[in-house]
This record gives sequence, C-alpha cells and structure tokens, in this order.
Amino acid sequence: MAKETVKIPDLGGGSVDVIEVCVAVGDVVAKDDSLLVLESDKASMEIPSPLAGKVLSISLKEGETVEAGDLILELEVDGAEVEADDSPAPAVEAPQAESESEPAPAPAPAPAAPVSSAREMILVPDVGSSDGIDVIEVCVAVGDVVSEGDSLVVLESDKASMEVPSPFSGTITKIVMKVGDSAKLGAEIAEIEREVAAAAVSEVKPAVEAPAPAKATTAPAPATPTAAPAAKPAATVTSHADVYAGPAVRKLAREFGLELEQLTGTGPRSRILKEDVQQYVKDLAKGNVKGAATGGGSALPSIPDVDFSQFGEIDTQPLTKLHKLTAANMHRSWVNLPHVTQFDDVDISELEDFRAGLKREAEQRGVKLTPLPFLLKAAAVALQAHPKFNASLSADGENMVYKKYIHIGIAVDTPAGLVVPVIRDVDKKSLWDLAAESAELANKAKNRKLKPAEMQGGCFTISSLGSIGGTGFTPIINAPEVAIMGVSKLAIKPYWNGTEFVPRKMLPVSLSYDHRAINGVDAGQFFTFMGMALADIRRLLL
Ligand code: CAO
Repeated sequence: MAKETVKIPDLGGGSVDVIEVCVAVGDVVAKDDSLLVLESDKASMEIPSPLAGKVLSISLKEGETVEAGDLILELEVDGAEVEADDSPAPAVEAPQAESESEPAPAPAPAPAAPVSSAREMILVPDVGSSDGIDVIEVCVAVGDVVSEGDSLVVLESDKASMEVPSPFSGTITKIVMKVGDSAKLGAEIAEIEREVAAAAVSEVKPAVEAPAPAKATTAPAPATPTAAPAAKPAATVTSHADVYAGPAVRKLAREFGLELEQLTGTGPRSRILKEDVQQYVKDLAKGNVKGAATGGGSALPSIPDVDFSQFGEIDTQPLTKLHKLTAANMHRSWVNLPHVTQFDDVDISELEDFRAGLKREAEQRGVKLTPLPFLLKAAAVALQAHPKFNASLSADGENMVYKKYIHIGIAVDTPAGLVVPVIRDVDKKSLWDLAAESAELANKAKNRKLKPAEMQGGCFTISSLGSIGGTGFTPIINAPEVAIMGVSKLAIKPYWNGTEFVPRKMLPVSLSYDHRAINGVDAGQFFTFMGMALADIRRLLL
C-alpha cells in the first residue's frame, strides 16, 4: 500500500470555486470517479481520481476557492498500481493553457481604421484530450455577427463540457462543424470574415488569395470547460445557461431527452445532481411530475418564453384559478390519452318537430326544451347498450372498471372558465327532468354555486357548442372517462332519400374516444346506435 496525494490540475489559469466534494474520508474510489466539482463564473468541471484507492483525508471544503496545485486529498493505493507521483491530477479534458500545444493566441483586437476584412478558418484548439469530443451545440449560423469570445460550438465528453469561443469579432461565412461530429485538435469549426486594420491584413492571409494551404487558419483561445454553453445560441439551440449542472449530469439528461430546465437541483446552490435526473425519470414514468400539466414537466420540449411586447402593445392578465385548473386537466388528458375523433351528421328533423310540438307544454312547465335533454337521453341509452363507453381504465392500466350507473357531465361555459356539472342517473330521468336539471346546473355553474359533488362521478360528457356555431370539433376527453361527445350547430342540408334530395335538419356531432380503452369498431357501433336513437326518438323507448 502507498499513500498518494491528488492535487488540483492545471485548469488553464485562474482560481475556481469548489462547489461539490463528491467523496468522503473512507470512501473507496475507482480511477476516474469524480472527486470534486469546480466552477468558475463560466465553467464547471468534474475532477476525476487519477488512481483507484481509499480516501485517507480531504483537504478542501465546498465553497473554498482553489487553484492549480492545491491539495485535494490523500489516497491509499495499491503500491503496484502507481509510482509515487506528487504531480497534480491530469486535467480532465481541461485546457492546457501553458502546454506546448497551446494554440496560437487570439490576434490583437482590430485597430482603428483603415479597416479591411479577411477570411479565416477557426480550428479546434487544444482541449486537453487527444480523443475526439462530441460536438453538442453549434451556437452560430452563417451570417451571424460574433464578437471576440462569443461561443462558436460546445463540446462535451462524459466528464466535461466546454465552449469554444471565437478568437475575434467578425461575420460567420461558413460552418464546417455540425452537431454529432467528433472534434479533435485542429479540426475546422467555421470560417469567419473578420474586420482587421489594413496593416494587419498582410499578416492574415485571406482565403481567396492564399495558395495552398489555401486558407489562413486560426485556433482560438483554449476552449473553456463550461456549465453554461454558448451565451449566444443559434435559434435552434436551447441554452441552459442558467442551469447549474456538471457535464456528466448534462450528458445523462440529454440521453434521457430531458431539458435541464425541467429538473430541480438538490445539490449545493441548487446544482442538479445525477440523482435528480434519475428521480425525475422515475417520477415521469409514474406520472408524478409536477407541472407536466402546464407543459413544463413532460419530456417534451417546452414552449419558448416570448416577450410579445417586442412586437407591439400587450396587456397581461392573470389566469383565474379555474382556467389554470382546466388548462392542467386538458393538457393531462391530451398528453396521456390517445384520442381518436369521429364525426357524423345526424338527421334530427323528427326530433326537432317533436320538440317544437312540446314548446307550449315546456312553457307551462317553466322549462326550456333544447336539443340537449334529447342528447343526454340518447347518450344514456347508448351507454347502456355499449358498456365499454360507460367505463374507465384503472390507473395501473390492468383493469377496465365498468360502471353500473349512468351519470353524464355537460360542459358549461362560464365567465370564470369551463366547468362540467354532472347529471346523475340520466337513464332514470324524463326529458322534462333532464331539461330542468341541466338548466339548473348550468345556471349554478354560471353563478359559481356548484358544489364539488355536483361536478364528480361523470361517466361520459357532452360538450355542446350548438347554440354558438361551427360544423364540428374534436372535444378533449374528460379523463378518466373514455369518451366525450361534441355537438355543433344544427343546419338544414339536402339529404338524398333514395329518389330525391330533401331538406333535413342535420346535427353535426363528434365523438372523441380513448383508443386504449375503445376500438374504432366499438366507437363506430356506439355512434351509429346513438345517431339512430336521435334520428328516431321512439328508439329511446326500446
Ligand atoms: N344547433 C342549433 N341550435 C341549438 C343547438 C344546436 N346544436 N343546441 C342548442 N341550440 C339552441 C337552443 O335550442 C336554444 O335556442 P332557443 O333560445 O331558440 O330555444 C339556443 O341554442 C341556446 O341554447 P342554450 O345554450 O341556452 O341551451 P343548451 O341546452 O343548448 O346548452 C349549455 C346549455 C349549458 C350546454 C350551454 O349554455 C353551454 O354553456 N354551452 C357551451 C359548452 C362549452 O363551452 N363547450 C365547450 C367545451 S370545450 O371548450
């Protein structure tokens, strides 16, 4: 056994903060296990162990500022494994600022006029690794005007991510590197047309004039390991600039297709740890991700935050609680349930004649008889005849729960938002009862008088936009129900009765169903059955 000291490697100059100590005294570490995470204002990197061994002592604490050569810890190692070596651990894909392979320094800033331009190819600098490193972001596009220090590309290995800055200001004229390339020292990144003083032009051969090697090339300053890629991302590139996470965590998140912004860091200074990524993935699998309903929690790319005021005057109003709740429910249903919607036109001419004939009686009873009670009744009969529609999938996806009761919700538009009161035991109620109860519930909804119990227990929902207009729409299922019916505006249309076209009152209806629970054939049969009942309401008695 031998005792070895591990020191801060050469990080390319300057001091950095220790933001995480990944080991404790007594830990047994393997070679390349992370010992520390260091961070400057632009960079973050993990320092791997150069040797396998047992941690005997640790000389650093989180929050300390360190520089190259500072002692990290002592390791007890197998004597055969290494000869005593007091030198700092090798920088992990960190730039070797003072090595012989140091890239050419960035040219001096362009002096004052007279000004000319020259094209130069920017090359990958020495990033401290002889292996190729993945290009994970290209931060510029042809035509972009960049300043010296602006990021051109972001490179990432499993231990470090680093941005390659532009060595000078100018306009990007060509991009050679693309996402997915493996970048090595000297590889071409992009061509830049830089502004230079006339006196300086002769020192930098423009591509168009130069004989072979045709183009003047310039390697930028050493790449900077970074937790915050490109400050100037191209339009298609997502910037994670505000997120604290080490490169290994970034890589892991990317492998899962996660945006770092979706994660909550539990490490020091809210740093995102590997465990946070793993926990998030577990929660996602269980459907427990907070905010998924508003678009921020699913693994889908989030919708960009746009400052609309840049395009004109705006007025921002807070959403009502009900609106937010509805938005969350709609989104949850939309992303969780595979919706299929089918459409039909139902001939309700006879129903309408019958309804018109009841107008006086309805007035005497003090109720308004709209098509809605007929739709409720027809839905109840169809649900009875097709129990698959009067069911819910159990949350674990293992069972179908068939309901022996028929409670139907009606979507009601209110000033505060959409609510869905539920009419219980629709199958047992008369048209008059249904007319009275739907009007009463709608009225209560509009006056915010509904009790929670009056909005629970629905088996199926009807959303009627009939009084408003439209020829059809795709309603979103009110999960865990498995289907919803949409009703649009009645229209008189020519109908071919076998010998001639006759004017008929046609009601456009749609049916969205959860394809996990219901097959297309089932839906076709259910909807045809319902259409027949509406077309000939005597069928409601059968
Ligand atoms: N085609 C043509 N006219 C229709 C119709 C249809 N499909 N459905 C209803 N009408 C008529 C009614 O007969 C009534 O006419 P009269 O005043 O001449 O008698 C008029 O439209 C108004 O009806 P109503 O809206 O007061 O009553 P209703 O029973 O049809 O609907 C309710 C009640 C609560 C469902 C409705 O007021 C409502 O809020 N609809 C909106 C639902 C909604 O927002 N859905 C969208 C959900 S997804 O965002």
